[in-house]
Amino acid sequence: MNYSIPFSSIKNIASRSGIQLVSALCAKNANTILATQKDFLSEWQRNGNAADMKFMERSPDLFCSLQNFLPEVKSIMVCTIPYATPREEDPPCPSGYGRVARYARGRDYHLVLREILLELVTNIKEELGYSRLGARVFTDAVPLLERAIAANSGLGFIGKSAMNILPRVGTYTFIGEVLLDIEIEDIPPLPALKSSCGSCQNCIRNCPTDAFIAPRVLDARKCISYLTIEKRTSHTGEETSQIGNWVFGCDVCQEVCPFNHHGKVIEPRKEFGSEYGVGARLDLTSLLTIRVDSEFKKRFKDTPLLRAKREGLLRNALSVLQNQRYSESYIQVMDCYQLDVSPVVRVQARQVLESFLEFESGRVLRDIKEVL
Ligand code: B12
Ligand code: SF4
Ligand code: SF4
Repeated sequence: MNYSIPFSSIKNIASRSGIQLVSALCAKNANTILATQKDFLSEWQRNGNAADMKFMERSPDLFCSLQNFLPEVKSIMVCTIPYATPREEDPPCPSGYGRVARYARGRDYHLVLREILLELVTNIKEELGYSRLGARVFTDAVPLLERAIAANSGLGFIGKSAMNILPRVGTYTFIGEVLLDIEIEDIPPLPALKSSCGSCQNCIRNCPTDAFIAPRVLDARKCISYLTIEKRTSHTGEETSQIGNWVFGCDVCQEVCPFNHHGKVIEPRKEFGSEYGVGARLDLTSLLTIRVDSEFKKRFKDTPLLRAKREGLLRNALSVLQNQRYSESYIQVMDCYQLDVSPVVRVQARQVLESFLEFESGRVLRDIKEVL
């Protein structure tokens, strides 16, 4: 028997799972869209814009075919899931604390989206009475150009910030996909008129590191998100000063986006709230005392911050403390320099201690000089 499902049923099922923004494509159309991105992706990689993210250096062919993930794939559902309201204000960040990007403040979105998308698959199976439905769910974790798929399936457009923007909702959304081995029928035609940035250039002008090479083209090497999450070595002096108060991720190009100021408020799922994770800011001095990986894993269990690893997060905390000239933490910084097993942390800590020498005096100055 040949199974298929109408798009209207998909929409209803998604809405019952709390997903209001869903689109679909047949696999052939999705692959055609992805194929149009191949040259751009190759050039982006060739120019070194993937920094040292090895997972982004894989062959563009891998990023551009749904069959790589589910050989019998017939269709793809795309979901955008809000994680913050467009007008979510940030609490002030006093010295000694670092800012966390909005996407990372609650429970790890990989886990939350996986649960939501798997529930969706279960509901589709029930609706069809077809338990052998072949399906795979993804978010972020596979080489698939998710923004290209979302924007070309009718869910928003790609802004100059490279973010997928839903004109009435804003940018603070995750993208997730469900691949199915059955057809989705009656997929509505794409809306003719797409919104765009117009003459706005806020993101490009306000990016603290000038990471945009051109509209929609990001040099990951310069992006604070990369520098605080994916980079595995110490920060150079320039990188340190550029990350400012960001201890994990960066939201500047989204905070200045007008679509996040006039967007419709869709309440995000509660799991993305601060009560389910680390919240909007971290106490940096206490981070510096985490000496072993097991303690780090326990403290940041089920949050996106695990991605930076212990030494990455301590490095970030040290860089932010240096920017804040926060020498009240000098004892913990000295411990990092003298005791930490990671050369990345030790190098960063030395840099901070040297910077404190420039303005400290008396006992603090003597103590630091003694260990350097
Ligand atoms: C690697 C990665 C990063 C890297 C590199 C980012 C980048 N711009 O490439 C780093 C670590 C820097 C990063 C940062 C962030 N990321 Co990220 N990241 C990814 C990941 C895993 C791959 C992105 C990718 O393929 N990059 C390669 C480039 C070439 O592709 P792209 O930028 O996505 O695609 C656009 C360009 O290619 C451009 N383009 C295509 N053809 C052409 C042709 C021309 C002529 C031009 C000009 C442009 C152009 O349009 C494409 C879309 O069609 C995706 C998940 C995924 N699998 O897609 C998440 C993802 C893009 N990230 C996401 C998020 C939330 C972020 C941050 C906001 C996190 C934060 N707050 O710190 C920042 C935002 C930075 C920014 N402004 O882009 C979300 C974005 C959701 C959304 N609404 O757009 C994604 C989709 C994860 C998810 N599933 O939700 N990220
Ligand atoms: S996330 Fe921050 S550093 Fe990266 S492009 Fe946006 S504003 Fe620039
Ligand atoms: S800040 Fe302006 S230019 Fe950048 S994505 Fe938003 S609307 Fe477009």
